[in-house]
Amino acid sequence: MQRSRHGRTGESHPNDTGPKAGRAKQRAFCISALPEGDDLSELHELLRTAGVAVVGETVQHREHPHPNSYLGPGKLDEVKEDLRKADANVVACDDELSPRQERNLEQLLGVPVVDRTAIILDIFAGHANSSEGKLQVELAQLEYNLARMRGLWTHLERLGGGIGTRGPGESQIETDRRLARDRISALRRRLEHVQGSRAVMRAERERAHIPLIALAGYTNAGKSTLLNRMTGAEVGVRDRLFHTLDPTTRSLRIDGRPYLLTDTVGFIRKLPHQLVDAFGATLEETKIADLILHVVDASVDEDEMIEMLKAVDDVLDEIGAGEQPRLLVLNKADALDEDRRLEVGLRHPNAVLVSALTGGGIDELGERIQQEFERSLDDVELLLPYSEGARLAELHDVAGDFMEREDTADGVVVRARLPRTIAERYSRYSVNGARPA
Ligand SMILES: Nc1nc2c(ncn2[C@@H]2O[C@H](COP(=O)(O)OP(=O)(O)OP(=O)(O)O)[C@@H](O)[C@H]2O)c(=O)[nH]1
Ligand SMILES: [Mg+2]
Repeated sequence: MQRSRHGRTGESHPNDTGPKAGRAKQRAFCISALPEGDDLSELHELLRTAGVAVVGETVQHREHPHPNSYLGPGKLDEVKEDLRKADANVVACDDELSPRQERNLEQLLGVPVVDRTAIILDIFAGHANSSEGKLQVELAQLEYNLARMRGLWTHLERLGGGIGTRGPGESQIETDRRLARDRISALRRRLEHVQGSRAVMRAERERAHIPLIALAGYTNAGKSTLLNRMTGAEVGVRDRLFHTLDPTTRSLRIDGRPYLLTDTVGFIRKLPHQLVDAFGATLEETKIADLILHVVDASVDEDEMIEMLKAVDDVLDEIGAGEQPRLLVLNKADALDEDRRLEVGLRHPNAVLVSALTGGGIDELGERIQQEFERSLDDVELLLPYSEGARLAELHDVAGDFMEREDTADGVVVRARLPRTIAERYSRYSVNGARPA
Protein backbone atom coordinates (compact mmCIF):
# COMPACT_ATOMS: atom_id res chain seq x y z
CA MET A 1 0.00 0.00 0.00
CA GLN A 2 1.24 3.42 -0.96
CA ARG A 3 1.42 5.95 1.78
CA SER A 4 1.86 9.67 1.54
CA ARG A 5 3.06 12.02 4.21
CA HIS A 6 -0.53 12.65 5.19
CA GLY A 7 -1.44 9.02 5.54
CA ARG A 8 -3.10 6.80 3.01
CA THR A 9 -3.22 7.93 -0.61
CA GLY A 10 -6.20 8.09 -2.94
CA GLU A 11 -7.00 4.41 -2.81
CA SER A 12 -10.44 3.93 -1.30
CA HIS A 13 -11.58 1.15 0.94
CA PRO A 14 -15.11 -0.22 0.69
CA ASN A 15 -15.78 0.72 4.28
CA ASP A 16 -14.53 4.27 4.14
CA THR A 17 -17.16 6.57 5.56
CA GLY A 18 -16.04 9.52 3.53
CA PRO A 19 -13.15 11.52 2.21
CA LYS A 20 -11.91 12.08 5.75
CA ALA A 21 -10.65 8.50 5.96
CA GLY A 22 -7.60 9.45 3.92
CA ARG A 23 -6.49 12.18 6.29
CA ALA A 24 -7.80 11.21 9.72
CA LYS A 25 -5.15 10.57 12.32
CA GLN A 26 -7.17 7.83 13.91
CA ARG A 27 -8.28 5.07 11.60
CA ALA A 28 -10.60 2.65 13.27
CA PHE A 29 -11.43 -0.92 12.48
CA CYS A 30 -14.80 -1.83 14.02
CA ILE A 31 -15.53 -5.16 15.61
CA SER A 32 -18.73 -6.55 16.99
CA ALA A 33 -20.28 -9.75 18.27
CA LEU A 34 -23.78 -8.51 17.61
CA PRO A 35 -26.84 -10.68 17.38
CA GLU A 36 -28.14 -11.30 13.86
CA GLY A 37 -29.87 -8.32 12.28
CA ASP A 38 -28.01 -5.50 13.98
CA ASP A 39 -25.49 -3.43 12.12
CA LEU A 40 -22.65 -1.11 12.94
CA SER A 41 -24.03 2.11 11.52
CA GLU A 42 -24.44 3.66 14.95
CA LEU A 43 -20.86 2.84 15.91
CA HIS A 44 -19.81 4.53 12.67
CA GLU A 45 -21.83 7.61 13.68
CA LEU A 46 -20.21 7.64 17.11
CA LEU A 47 -16.78 7.45 15.55
CA ARG A 48 -17.60 10.14 13.01
CA THR A 49 -18.72 12.37 15.87
CA ALA A 50 -15.47 11.59 17.68
CA GLY A 51 -13.49 12.57 14.59
CA VAL A 52 -12.26 9.06 13.84
CA ALA A 53 -12.36 7.53 10.35
CA VAL A 54 -13.76 4.04 9.87
CA VAL A 55 -11.58 1.90 7.62
CA GLY A 56 -13.12 -1.53 8.04
CA GLU A 57 -15.32 -3.76 10.12
CA THR A 58 -15.94 -7.33 11.16
CA VAL A 59 -19.11 -8.69 12.69
CA GLN A 60 -19.18 -12.13 14.23
CA HIS A 61 -22.71 -13.15 15.17
CA ARG A 62 -22.32 -15.00 18.44
CA GLU A 63 -24.65 -16.12 21.17
CA HIS A 64 -22.34 -14.48 23.72
CA PRO A 65 -19.10 -12.60 23.24
CA HIS A 66 -16.00 -14.68 24.00
CA PRO A 67 -15.25 -14.15 27.72
CA ASN A 68 -11.51 -13.68 27.20
CA SER A 69 -11.18 -12.03 23.85
CA TYR A 70 -14.69 -10.88 22.85
CA LEU A 71 -14.39 -12.48 19.38
CA GLY A 72 -13.35 -16.09 18.87
CA PRO A 73 -9.65 -16.89 18.30
CA GLY A 74 -10.12 -17.84 14.64
CA LYS A 75 -11.97 -14.63 13.89
CA LEU A 76 -9.25 -12.64 15.60
CA ASP A 77 -6.61 -14.03 13.26
CA GLU A 78 -8.69 -12.74 10.36
CA VAL A 79 -9.12 -9.38 12.05
CA LYS A 80 -5.39 -9.08 12.53
CA GLU A 81 -4.85 -9.53 8.82
CA ASP A 82 -7.70 -7.16 7.91
CA LEU A 83 -6.31 -4.53 10.25
CA ARG A 84 -3.02 -4.56 8.47
CA LYS A 85 -4.64 -4.37 5.04
CA ALA A 86 -6.86 -1.48 6.04
CA ASP A 87 -3.95 0.24 7.78
CA ALA A 88 -6.02 0.75 10.90
CA ASN A 89 -4.37 2.12 14.03
CA VAL A 90 -7.16 1.55 16.51
CA VAL A 91 -9.85 -1.08 17.03
CA ALA A 92 -13.33 0.08 18.06
CA CYS A 93 -15.71 -2.35 19.70
CA ASP A 94 -19.48 -1.85 19.64
CA ASP A 95 -19.90 -3.26 23.16
CA GLU A 96 -18.53 -2.45 26.56
CA LEU A 97 -15.51 -4.74 26.99
CA SER A 98 -14.41 -6.20 30.27
CA PRO A 99 -10.95 -5.02 31.27
CA ARG A 100 -9.67 -8.52 30.57
CA GLN A 101 -11.19 -8.66 27.08
CA GLU A 102 -9.75 -5.26 26.31
CA ARG A 103 -6.27 -6.18 27.49
CA ASN A 104 -6.26 -9.48 25.64
CA LEU A 105 -7.51 -7.89 22.45
CA GLU A 106 -4.78 -5.26 22.59
CA GLN A 107 -2.14 -7.91 23.07
CA LEU A 108 -3.46 -10.11 20.28
CA LEU A 109 -4.05 -7.34 17.77
CA GLY A 110 -1.13 -5.08 18.60
CA VAL A 111 -3.13 -1.81 18.44
CA PRO A 112 -5.09 0.16 21.06
CA VAL A 113 -8.64 -1.06 21.55
CA VAL A 114 -11.48 1.23 22.57
CA ASP A 115 -14.94 0.10 23.52
CA ARG A 116 -18.30 1.77 22.99
CA THR A 117 -18.28 3.26 26.48
CA ALA A 118 -14.86 4.83 26.02
CA ILE A 119 -15.94 6.32 22.69
CA ILE A 120 -19.10 7.81 24.18
CA LEU A 121 -17.14 9.16 27.15
CA ASP A 122 -14.66 10.69 24.74
CA ILE A 123 -17.43 12.41 22.79
CA PHE A 124 -18.93 13.74 26.00
CA ALA A 125 -15.52 15.04 27.05
CA GLY A 126 -15.18 16.89 23.76
CA HIS A 127 -18.66 18.42 23.94
CA ALA A 128 -18.75 19.51 27.58
CA ASN A 129 -18.85 23.30 27.86
CA SER A 130 -20.10 24.29 31.29
CA SER A 131 -18.11 23.67 34.40
CA GLU A 132 -20.82 21.33 35.59
CA GLY A 133 -20.73 19.35 32.35
CA LYS A 134 -16.94 19.06 32.53
CA LEU A 135 -17.05 17.84 36.12
CA GLN A 136 -19.75 15.32 35.27
CA VAL A 137 -17.78 13.93 32.36
CA GLU A 138 -14.57 13.75 34.35
CA LEU A 139 -16.40 11.88 37.08
CA ALA A 140 -17.79 9.36 34.59
CA GLN A 141 -14.34 8.89 33.03
CA LEU A 142 -12.73 8.32 36.40
CA GLU A 143 -15.35 5.75 37.37
CA TYR A 144 -14.69 3.99 34.10
CA ASN A 145 -10.93 4.03 34.63
CA LEU A 146 -11.22 2.96 38.23
CA ALA A 147 -13.05 -0.18 37.12
CA ARG A 148 -10.20 -0.88 34.69
CA MET A 149 -7.60 -0.45 37.42
CA ARG A 150 -9.49 -2.88 39.53
CA GLY A 151 -9.42 -5.32 36.63
CA LEU A 152 -5.69 -4.98 36.30
CA TRP A 153 -5.32 -5.50 39.98
CA THR A 154 -7.25 -8.81 40.04
CA HIS A 155 -5.17 -9.88 37.11
CA LEU A 156 -1.97 -9.36 39.11
CA GLU A 157 -3.49 -10.96 42.14
CA ARG A 158 -4.25 -14.08 40.18
CA LEU A 159 -0.58 -14.48 39.36
CA GLY A 160 -0.14 -15.57 42.96
CA GLY A 161 2.34 -14.13 45.43
CA GLY A 162 5.41 -14.80 43.31
CA ILE A 163 8.30 -12.49 42.58
CA GLY A 164 7.20 -9.23 41.09
CA THR A 165 3.62 -9.30 42.29
CA ARG A 166 4.36 -7.49 45.50
CA GLY A 167 6.73 -4.95 44.12
CA PRO A 168 6.21 -1.43 42.86
CA GLY A 169 3.57 -2.67 40.43
CA GLU A 170 1.15 -3.45 43.16
CA SER A 171 1.75 -0.34 45.20
CA GLN A 172 1.56 1.81 42.08
CA ILE A 173 -1.87 0.43 41.30
CA GLU A 174 -2.97 0.94 44.87
CA THR A 175 -1.71 4.50 44.78
CA ASP A 176 -3.43 5.14 41.48
CA ARG A 177 -6.67 3.76 42.77
CA ARG A 178 -6.49 5.81 45.91
CA LEU A 179 -5.74 8.94 43.92
CA ALA A 180 -8.64 8.19 41.60
CA ARG A 181 -10.98 7.68 44.54
CA ASP A 182 -9.83 10.92 46.19
CA ARG A 183 -10.39 12.76 42.96
CA ILE A 184 -13.85 11.19 42.60
CA SER A 185 -14.84 12.41 46.07
CA ALA A 186 -13.48 15.88 45.32
CA LEU A 187 -15.41 15.96 42.04
CA ARG A 188 -18.62 14.91 43.73
CA ARG A 189 -18.21 17.69 46.28
CA ARG A 190 -17.57 20.28 43.61
CA LEU A 191 -20.55 19.07 41.63
CA GLU A 192 -22.80 19.38 44.64
CA HIS A 193 -21.63 22.94 45.03
CA VAL A 194 -22.22 23.81 41.37
CA GLN A 195 -25.63 22.15 41.46
CA GLY A 196 -26.79 24.09 44.48
CA SER A 197 -27.92 27.04 42.39
CA ARG A 198 -30.07 24.79 40.21
CA ALA A 199 -31.91 23.61 43.31
CA VAL A 200 -32.65 27.24 44.20
CA MET A 201 -34.09 27.88 40.75
CA ARG A 202 -36.22 24.79 41.06
CA ALA A 203 -37.60 25.88 44.40
CA GLU A 204 -38.58 29.21 42.86
CA ARG A 205 -40.33 27.49 40.02
CA GLU A 206 -42.23 25.27 42.41
CA ARG A 207 -43.41 28.31 44.30
CA ALA A 208 -44.68 29.81 41.09
CA HIS A 209 -46.15 26.48 39.96
CA ILE A 210 -45.23 26.90 36.36
CA PRO A 211 -45.56 23.52 34.65
CA LEU A 212 -42.24 22.04 33.59
CA ILE A 213 -42.02 20.11 30.34
CA ALA A 214 -38.86 18.12 29.62
CA LEU A 215 -37.63 17.08 26.21
CA ALA A 216 -36.21 13.59 26.23
CA GLY A 217 -35.10 11.39 23.39
CA TYR A 218 -32.42 9.67 21.46
CA THR A 219 -29.41 11.77 20.59
CA ASN A 220 -29.87 13.66 17.30
CA ALA A 221 -33.69 13.33 17.43
CA GLY A 222 -34.07 17.10 17.15
CA LYS A 223 -34.75 18.04 20.78
CA SER A 224 -32.75 21.26 20.69
CA THR A 225 -34.27 22.23 17.34
CA LEU A 226 -37.70 21.75 18.91
CA LEU A 227 -36.75 23.82 21.95
CA ASN A 228 -35.59 26.60 19.66
CA ARG A 229 -38.73 26.36 17.54
CA MET A 230 -41.09 26.49 20.51
CA THR A 231 -39.35 29.07 22.68
CA GLY A 232 -37.19 31.10 20.34
CA ALA A 233 -34.09 29.89 22.20
CA GLU A 234 -30.85 29.64 20.30
CA VAL A 235 -29.46 26.40 21.59
CA GLY A 236 -26.78 24.89 19.36
CA VAL A 237 -27.99 22.31 16.88
CA ARG A 238 -25.78 19.97 14.91
CA ASP A 239 -25.94 16.74 13.04
CA ARG A 240 -23.71 14.89 15.42
CA LEU A 241 -24.31 12.76 18.48
CA PHE A 242 -24.49 14.25 21.97
CA HIS A 243 -24.24 17.82 20.83
CA THR A 244 -26.21 19.00 23.88
CA LEU A 245 -24.89 18.15 27.33
CA ASP A 246 -25.95 21.11 29.43
CA PRO A 247 -29.60 21.53 30.23
CA THR A 248 -31.32 24.67 28.96
CA THR A 249 -34.69 25.81 30.26
CA ARG A 250 -36.80 28.44 28.51
CA SER A 251 -40.29 29.70 29.04
CA LEU A 252 -43.04 29.66 26.48
CA ARG A 253 -46.71 30.47 26.39
CA ILE A 254 -49.50 28.44 24.93
CA ASP A 255 -52.79 30.35 24.77
CA GLY A 256 -51.27 32.82 27.15
CA ARG A 257 -50.42 30.26 29.79
CA PRO A 258 -46.79 29.95 30.89
CA TYR A 259 -44.77 26.75 30.68
CA LEU A 260 -41.11 25.94 31.07
CA LEU A 261 -39.47 23.72 28.50
CA THR A 262 -36.14 22.08 29.23
CA ASP A 263 -33.71 20.40 26.85
CA THR A 264 -31.12 18.02 28.21
CA VAL A 265 -28.62 15.43 27.17
CA GLY A 266 -29.78 12.83 24.64
CA PHE A 267 -29.82 9.11 25.17
CA ILE A 268 -28.46 6.19 23.21
CA ARG A 269 -28.66 2.40 23.20
CA LYS A 270 -26.40 1.08 25.99
CA LEU A 271 -25.80 4.51 27.48
CA PRO A 272 -22.83 4.00 29.80
CA HIS A 273 -24.07 3.70 33.36
CA GLN A 274 -21.14 5.87 34.52
CA LEU A 275 -22.67 8.71 32.53
CA VAL A 276 -26.15 8.11 33.86
CA ASP A 277 -24.69 8.29 37.37
CA ALA A 278 -22.54 11.34 36.79
CA PHE A 279 -25.32 13.22 34.96
CA GLY A 280 -27.79 12.46 37.75
CA ALA A 281 -28.51 16.10 38.51
CA THR A 282 -28.98 16.97 34.85
CA LEU A 283 -31.32 14.05 34.38
CA GLU A 284 -33.17 15.09 37.50
CA GLU A 285 -34.79 17.84 35.43
CA THR A 286 -36.50 15.11 33.43
CA LYS A 287 -37.52 13.25 36.53
CA ILE A 288 -39.30 16.19 38.12
CA ALA A 289 -41.01 17.36 34.92
CA ASP A 290 -44.79 17.49 34.87
CA LEU A 291 -44.74 16.20 31.30
CA ILE A 292 -42.07 14.52 29.19
CA LEU A 293 -42.05 15.09 25.46
CA HIS A 294 -40.40 12.00 24.08
CA VAL A 295 -38.93 13.19 20.79
CA VAL A 296 -37.96 10.62 18.19
CA ASP A 297 -36.62 10.88 14.66
CA ALA A 298 -39.46 9.37 12.61
CA SER A 299 -37.57 9.61 9.32
CA VAL A 300 -35.86 6.26 9.92
CA ASP A 301 -37.62 2.95 9.35
CA GLU A 302 -40.09 1.61 11.87
CA ASP A 303 -37.79 -1.04 13.38
CA GLU A 304 -35.02 1.42 14.01
CA MET A 305 -37.45 3.91 15.48
CA ILE A 306 -38.88 1.28 17.84
CA GLU A 307 -35.34 0.47 18.96
CA MET A 308 -34.63 4.12 19.71
CA LEU A 309 -37.92 4.49 21.56
CA LYS A 310 -37.08 1.48 23.66
CA ALA A 311 -33.58 2.68 24.46
CA VAL A 312 -35.02 5.97 25.71
CA ASP A 313 -37.77 4.22 27.71
CA ASP A 314 -35.08 2.10 29.35
CA VAL A 315 -33.03 5.11 30.42
CA LEU A 316 -36.14 6.93 31.65
CA ASP A 317 -36.97 3.89 33.76
CA GLU A 318 -33.41 3.73 35.01
CA ILE A 319 -33.42 7.33 36.21
CA GLY A 320 -36.81 6.91 37.85
CA ALA A 321 -38.81 8.89 35.28
CA GLY A 322 -40.67 5.86 33.96
CA GLU A 323 -44.02 6.86 35.42
CA GLN A 324 -44.02 10.49 34.33
CA PRO A 325 -46.84 11.59 31.99
CA ARG A 326 -45.48 11.36 28.49
CA LEU A 327 -46.34 12.57 25.02
CA LEU A 328 -44.69 11.00 22.00
CA VAL A 329 -43.44 13.51 19.43
CA LEU A 330 -42.49 12.11 16.04
CA ASN A 331 -40.06 14.60 14.58
CA LYS A 332 -38.57 15.28 11.14
CA ALA A 333 -41.98 14.98 9.45
CA ASP A 334 -40.56 16.94 6.53
CA ALA A 335 -38.25 14.04 5.75
CA LEU A 336 -41.01 11.40 5.61
CA ASP A 337 -42.46 10.13 2.36
CA GLU A 338 -46.21 9.61 2.01
CA ASP A 339 -46.05 5.89 2.87
CA ARG A 340 -44.05 6.42 6.02
CA ARG A 341 -46.36 9.26 7.04
CA LEU A 342 -49.35 6.92 6.80
CA GLU A 343 -47.47 4.19 8.60
CA VAL A 344 -46.52 6.31 11.62
CA GLY A 345 -50.06 7.68 11.80
CA LEU A 346 -51.46 4.16 12.00
CA ARG A 347 -48.85 2.73 14.31
CA HIS A 348 -48.67 5.65 16.73
CA PRO A 349 -52.16 7.14 16.79
CA ASN A 350 -51.52 9.03 20.04
CA ALA A 351 -48.33 10.66 18.89
CA VAL A 352 -47.95 14.12 17.36
CA LEU A 353 -46.11 14.37 14.08
CA VAL A 354 -44.05 17.54 13.79
CA SER A 355 -41.17 19.09 11.98
CA ALA A 356 -39.05 21.12 14.34
CA LEU A 357 -37.18 22.31 11.26
CA THR A 358 -40.11 23.72 9.27
CA GLY A 359 -42.56 24.30 12.11
CA GLY A 360 -45.13 21.85 10.76
CA GLY A 361 -47.36 20.33 13.45
CA ILE A 362 -46.10 22.64 16.18
CA ASP A 363 -49.52 24.22 16.75
CA GLU A 364 -51.04 20.80 17.20
CA LEU A 365 -48.27 19.92 19.64
CA GLY A 366 -49.17 23.04 21.62
CA GLU A 367 -52.80 21.93 21.76
CA ARG A 368 -51.83 18.47 22.89
CA ILE A 369 -49.61 19.88 25.63
CA GLN A 370 -52.53 21.98 26.83
CA GLN A 371 -54.80 18.97 26.85
CA GLU A 372 -52.28 17.08 28.96
CA PHE A 373 -52.44 19.80 31.60
CA GLU A 374 -56.19 20.24 31.29
CA ARG A 375 -56.79 17.55 33.87
CA SER A 376 -54.89 19.49 36.50
CA LEU A 377 -56.87 22.70 35.97
CA ASP A 378 -59.77 23.92 38.04
CA ASP A 379 -62.47 26.43 37.08
CA VAL A 380 -62.75 29.05 39.77
CA GLU A 381 -64.79 32.15 40.43
CA LEU A 382 -63.12 34.55 42.82
CA LEU A 383 -64.00 37.84 44.38
CA LEU A 384 -60.87 39.87 44.98
CA PRO A 385 -61.25 42.99 47.12
CA TYR A 386 -59.80 46.05 45.42
CA SER A 387 -57.11 46.11 48.11
CA GLU A 388 -55.77 42.81 46.65
CA GLY A 389 -55.49 44.26 43.16
CA ALA A 390 -51.83 43.23 42.89
CA ARG A 391 -52.89 39.61 42.79
CA LEU A 392 -54.70 40.16 39.51
CA ALA A 393 -51.44 40.30 37.66
CA GLU A 394 -50.34 36.99 39.10
CA LEU A 395 -53.66 35.39 38.22
CA HIS A 396 -53.47 36.72 34.72
CA ASP A 397 -49.98 35.38 34.38
CA VAL A 398 -50.92 31.81 35.20
CA ALA A 399 -54.40 31.74 33.64
CA GLY A 400 -53.40 33.36 30.35
CA ASP A 401 -56.34 33.60 27.99
CA PHE A 402 -58.54 31.63 30.37
CA MET A 403 -59.50 34.53 32.56
CA GLU A 404 -62.39 36.98 32.64
CA ARG A 405 -62.73 39.89 35.03
CA GLU A 406 -65.63 42.02 36.02
CA ASP A 407 -65.51 45.06 38.28
CA THR A 408 -68.25 45.13 40.90
CA ALA A 409 -69.01 47.26 43.92
CA ASP A 410 -67.36 44.69 46.25
CA GLY A 411 -64.26 44.07 44.24
CA VAL A 412 -63.13 42.32 41.07
CA VAL A 413 -64.92 39.10 40.13
CA VAL A 414 -62.51 36.79 38.33
CA ARG A 415 -63.48 33.65 36.41
CA ALA A 416 -60.43 31.61 35.48
CA ARG A 417 -59.03 28.15 34.85
CA LEU A 418 -56.09 27.71 37.14
CA PRO A 419 -53.63 24.97 37.93
CA ARG A 420 -55.07 23.14 40.93
CA THR A 421 -52.26 24.14 43.25
CA ILE A 422 -52.83 27.83 42.52
CA ALA A 423 -56.60 27.46 42.73
CA GLU A 424 -56.10 26.10 46.23
CA ARG A 425 -54.02 29.08 47.18
CA TYR A 426 -56.87 31.41 46.18
CA SER A 427 -59.64 29.35 47.72
CA ARG A 428 -60.30 31.91 50.41
CA TYR A 429 -61.47 34.36 47.73
CA SER A 430 -63.69 31.76 46.15
CA VAL A 431 -67.27 32.74 45.43
CA ASN A 432 -68.72 29.23 44.98
CA GLY A 433 -65.79 27.17 46.19
CA ALA A 434 -63.32 25.75 43.63
CA ARG A 435 -64.80 22.95 41.62
CA PRO A 436 -62.88 20.49 39.45
CA ALA A 437 -62.72 21.21 35.75
N1 LIG B 1 -35.13 17.16 8.36
C1 LIG B 1 -35.20 17.52 9.63
N2 LIG B 1 -34.07 17.62 10.35
C2 LIG B 1 -34.17 17.99 11.64
C3 LIG B 1 -35.42 18.29 12.26
N3 LIG B 1 -35.19 18.60 13.55
C4 LIG B 1 -33.85 18.52 13.74
N4 LIG B 1 -33.24 18.15 12.60
C5 LIG B 1 -31.79 17.97 12.38
O1 LIG B 1 -31.34 16.89 13.19
C6 LIG B 1 -30.03 17.16 13.67
C7 LIG B 1 -29.99 17.07 15.17
O2 LIG B 1 -30.77 18.10 15.71
P1 LIG B 1 -30.61 18.57 17.23
O3 LIG B 1 -31.74 19.51 17.52
O4 LIG B 1 -29.23 19.02 17.49
O5 LIG B 1 -30.87 17.17 17.95
P2 LIG B 1 -30.79 16.82 19.50
O6 LIG B 1 -31.87 15.84 19.78
O7 LIG B 1 -30.78 18.06 20.31
O8 LIG B 1 -29.39 16.07 19.56
P3 LIG B 1 -28.31 15.95 20.77
O9 LIG B 1 -28.24 17.24 21.47
O10 LIG B 1 -27.07 15.60 20.06
O11 LIG B 1 -28.82 14.84 21.62
C8 LIG B 1 -29.65 18.54 13.15
O12 LIG B 1 -28.89 18.35 11.98
C9 LIG B 1 -30.99 19.17 12.86
O13 LIG B 1 -30.93 20.15 11.85
C10 LIG B 1 -36.61 18.19 11.45
O14 LIG B 1 -37.73 18.42 11.87
N5 LIG B 1 -36.42 17.81 10.15
MG1 LIG C 1 -29.40 18.84 21.45
